[in-house]
Amino acid sequence: SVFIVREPQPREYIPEDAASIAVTESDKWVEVRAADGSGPVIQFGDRIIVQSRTASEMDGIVKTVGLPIASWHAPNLVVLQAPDAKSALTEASRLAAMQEVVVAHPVIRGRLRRTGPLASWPNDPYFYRQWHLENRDTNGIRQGVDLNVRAAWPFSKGAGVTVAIGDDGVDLGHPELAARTAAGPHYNFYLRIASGGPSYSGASHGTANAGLVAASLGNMAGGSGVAPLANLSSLVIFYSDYGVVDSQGMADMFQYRLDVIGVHSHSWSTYYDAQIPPYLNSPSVVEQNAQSNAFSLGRGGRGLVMVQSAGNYRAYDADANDDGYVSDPRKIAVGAVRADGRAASYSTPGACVLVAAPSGELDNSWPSIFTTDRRGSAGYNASSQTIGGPDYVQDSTLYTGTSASTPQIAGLAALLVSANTNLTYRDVQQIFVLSSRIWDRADNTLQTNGAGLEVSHRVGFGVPDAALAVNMARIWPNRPPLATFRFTNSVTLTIPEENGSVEVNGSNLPPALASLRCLPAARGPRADKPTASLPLVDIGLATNRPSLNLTGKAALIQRGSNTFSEKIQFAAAAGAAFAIVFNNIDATALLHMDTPDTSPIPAVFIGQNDGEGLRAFLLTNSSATARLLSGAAAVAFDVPASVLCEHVGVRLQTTAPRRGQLRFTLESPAGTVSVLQHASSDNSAGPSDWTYYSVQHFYENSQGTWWLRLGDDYAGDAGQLTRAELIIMGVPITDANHNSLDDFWELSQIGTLNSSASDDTDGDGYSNLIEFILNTPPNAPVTQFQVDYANFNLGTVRLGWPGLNNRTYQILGSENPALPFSVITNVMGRFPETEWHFGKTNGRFFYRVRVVQ
Ligand SMILES: [Ca+2]
Ligand SMILES: [Ca+2]
Ligand SMILES: [Ca+2]
Ligand SMILES: [Ca+2]
Repeated sequence: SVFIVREPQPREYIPEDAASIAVTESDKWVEVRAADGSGPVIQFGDRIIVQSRTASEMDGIVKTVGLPIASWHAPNLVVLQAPDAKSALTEASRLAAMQEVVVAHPVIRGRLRRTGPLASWPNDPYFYRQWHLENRDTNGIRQGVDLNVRAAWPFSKGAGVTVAIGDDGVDLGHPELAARTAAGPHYNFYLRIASGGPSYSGASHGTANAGLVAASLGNMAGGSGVAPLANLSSLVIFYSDYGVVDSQGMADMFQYRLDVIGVHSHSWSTYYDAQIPPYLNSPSVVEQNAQSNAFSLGRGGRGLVMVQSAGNYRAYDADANDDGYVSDPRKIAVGAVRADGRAASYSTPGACVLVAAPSGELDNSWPSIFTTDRRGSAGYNASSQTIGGPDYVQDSTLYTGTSASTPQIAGLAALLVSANTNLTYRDVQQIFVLSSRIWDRADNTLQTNGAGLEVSHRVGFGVPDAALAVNMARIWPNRPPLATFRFTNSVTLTIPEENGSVEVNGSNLPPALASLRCLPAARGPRADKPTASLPLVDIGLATNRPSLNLTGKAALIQRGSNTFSEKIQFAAAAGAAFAIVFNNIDATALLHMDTPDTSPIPAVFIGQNDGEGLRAFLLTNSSATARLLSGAAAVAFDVPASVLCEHVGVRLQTTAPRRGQLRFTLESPAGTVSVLQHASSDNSAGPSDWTYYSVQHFYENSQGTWWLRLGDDYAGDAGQLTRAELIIMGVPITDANHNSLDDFWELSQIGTLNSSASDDTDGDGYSNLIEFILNTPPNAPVTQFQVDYANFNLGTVRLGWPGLNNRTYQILGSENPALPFSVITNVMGRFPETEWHFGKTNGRFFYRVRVVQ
């Protein structure tokens, strides 16, 4: 049955459960839903709010109904008491039909709070395909990496921020983009006209990127962008598949309309493997000038936020540091991860890569990104047979790469600067540093730096969590101004060739075995700084995983029968810290083992005579130890300044004739190693004058000795270093105990100088480093324990609460809060928010969340 009440507009309600309308006298509430289906389920009580047209009419109304007055609010406004909720609804409906009654409805109460910090399930029909935004199954169970945007949207959707797509133009009239592109500005720097549409028939890239930034949310079409309320600006710089505007046009683009544009998304990198300034893979002087203008004048002096792809050339041994557009320390260099969080096979690594975002692979072996495509037969997808039809694309053979990960980070940047307009471009970088997460524990470039932060050359600090990032942005205090310190070393030295040796120790060791010539494996981890001296164990050919536990040991392996890569993997699987492989022919000949860059541990190759000699020695002496020495030339920089590092640069001038043979690394006083330059196919000379940048030392204290190591993996074409400069960028800090926390802050806030940056003194999940940067108390939890109730989707409810890793939470339930609660399940904690999902059921149920340990 339908009941019509007046609120004062007439509105029809239907009881949720037909049976529950047959209430007993004790039932004071009845659940109803609007007959048109709008709004949530609400509860009507056993009292009726009545408002009459005039005060004089109230008396007659009350007498007609015959119910006592529960409370009197005004001469024409009373609350009447009915015997039960059912009668109240019936009487309210009768009153609402009376001419002299303006308002008549039962008192209302909501049920449980329906909106936790999770935006409602979007009505966009393909949101469920956007695993990169929210990677859950229909029951809310996490399936892999995502940006966690729905937990950020209640706080920011990017409103008020204009994100420029520097690309081949955008289908401005696409229904998902039209509202976002309406304000502009748009400009084609090739044609020199105010036009942002696709610049040629094959121009599909910009439209796909634009949709990832700001496709409309809640328009019952397609999916959503990361920042669905951001505005889009199309800055056209490509006019054919490989044609880009000239350097003057690029300069104009970088500094275009800084009064409006706040974020740049650049899904391009240069595709030359050499270091060729200017313009081919590093900005010309006019572009440098324009970029500097953007970072100093953009966003009212806070600086444009510029996001750029790391590139798609990992398979060619490329490095993002060889692209001066990407490695600029004021930009955000973005890598790509596939759905399980592992770096994509194409994502160009580099010490300058700050973060990563989800993308597809080169085939459809992993799910790819769902985004907008040029309408109809134009664009990547002409087919109406695909998911979403021809106006969308989700096929990694059509659209993938760091091109797809970059606009998602630009969208996140828009969420941040919308949530807090005071953020500088450096603040945005640092929020990403502190809110990102490493997903792939097997990343062999992963290290924990001196500030306790996990960082990798493939994915930087990992994939940002949008909710954590936005919540940090809301309370983020601006970082102090940037200071830059330069240290020059003008020493001239020859870069050692075929560097590296194995140092062996043991009693009665033949002198000829004490130091063995070796060659490093072609790819994979390297002993850039000396390894520990570890017991050496002969594991034969290593055609299978040894049953020995090699933890804390080194493996000696003979060439033959299976691949080098397999041998090294088997040794690593048994726990070996590094592998020494010896030749089975040719006495003293050496080679570079052709290993993939995913090889798990450092490995070197030694000659047959040396290997057989070692094997014979190990048969009679079990106490031999070995360590790997790189043999690179080392240049020391003694840095007296105590600076909390941000980006660290190394400018190098050499006379080396073949850059692709060289390997340069930088070790900080804390022991963190940045690989600046590694072997590649570049046969050109250099670096003649190049500056490499690293984010690996973020928040480390700069004070102490930095080691620049220079080596040449291949014989021939020796070169010389002629000048080296270390560039420390950051904020000076008083930090005598070198733990990245200001000593005065530590003493006043924690009371001791004994904690570390990664400690969490108050156990709220936020490290002392984060608390120092955020200026929150490290000895009082930032968050209060509070359970949020939200609809995950139509059928599933989500309970969420501030959670910690390595902690267990117990869910308890009861039909009656006065009766004992029973345990439903245990949930493993996850920082910053832990969740539990359950299917919606009828009726009432009460839940508790308890910390078990
Ligand atoms: Ca949409
Ligand atoms: Ca299309
Ligand atoms: Ca300190
Ligand atoms: Ca804390």
